[in-house]
Amino acid sequence: MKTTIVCGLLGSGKTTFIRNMVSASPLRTVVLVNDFGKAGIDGDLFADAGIDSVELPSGCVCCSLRSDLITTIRKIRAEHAPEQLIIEPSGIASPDGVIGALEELGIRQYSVIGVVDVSEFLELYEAEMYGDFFREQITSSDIILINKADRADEDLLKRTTALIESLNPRAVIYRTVKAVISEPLPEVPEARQAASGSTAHRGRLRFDTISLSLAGDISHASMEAFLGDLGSERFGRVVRVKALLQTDRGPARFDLAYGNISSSLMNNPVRENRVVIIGEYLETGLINAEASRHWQAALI
Ligand SMILES: Nc1nc2c(ncn2[C@@H]2O[C@H](COP(=O)(O)OP(=O)(O)OP(=O)(O)O)[C@@H](O)[C@H]2O)c(=O)[nH]1
Ligand SMILES: [Mg+2]
Repeated sequence: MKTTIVCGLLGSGKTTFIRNMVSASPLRTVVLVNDFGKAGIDGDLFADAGIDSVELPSGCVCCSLRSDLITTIRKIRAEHAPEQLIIEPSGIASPDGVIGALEELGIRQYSVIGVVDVSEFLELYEAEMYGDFFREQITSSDIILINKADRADEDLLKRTTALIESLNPRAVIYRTVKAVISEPLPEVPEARQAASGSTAHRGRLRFDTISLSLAGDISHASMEAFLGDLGSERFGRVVRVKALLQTDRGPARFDLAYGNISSSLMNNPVRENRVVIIGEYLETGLINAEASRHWQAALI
């Protein structure tokens, strides 16, 4: 079973990359995804692209869910016997916890792909906002995507690349837009260095999360307005929003990643309107009240 871990901060482009990777691969694949937030979103994004996935419930794979992760991988092997397993840990998880779980399962050949949002990486790294998170991600990765190259100028791209190269000279680095790599990825290294000691969740980030369910058809414009409003400081420091909604324009996904709002239509109807909000110091009551001003909203 070819095994790959795809890690990276919230909204960096992990799911986008995996969707590309699976569509281009002839291998029978299962994606194991651990969304941060009670209302899992990524499982539906994979299903919408015709990709088999198994969701691990809210929580962090690198700490509280570690034994669930091991049990779930065993189950996937027994029930699906896929040729390829791709693991997407939540955007707050350190890859080292997942690496530890693979080692425990006797899976010694795997690759780690790190996805970086170049529009924010350097600033967050230099501000030491997230402790060891980025260092662990970069040093554990065999392949690194410097993604969202369309959102950075050449100078920022060069400085980010230089920093990543200095942190991990052995990694193969790609500069990408929408996580597209148009050549075959290099093979998995023969014997990987085992994760040193019990480093699990050392670099794990601490974020709050709120999940909302919304009733009825939602107007596309009202959701865009709501996402715009969430940037206001009175709601806390919102860093990521993911939503799947049946809107007046059809089934749609909405994303907010570090201030950048986007939306696109889905192929299949949305089974349940839901919004996941992730950030620091979130004002749950105020956010719920704001959502209820627009729609019939309830906390999940
Ligand atoms: N402008 C731009 N947007 C991108 C690029 N890659 C991905 N995105 C968008 O960024 C948003 C987040 O992408 P995802 O692939 O869901 O990110 P993720 O890392 O899986 O997010 P989490 O699972 O929440 O941590 C989506 O709206 C993507 O379409 C890119 O290269 N450029
Ligand atoms: Mg994702």
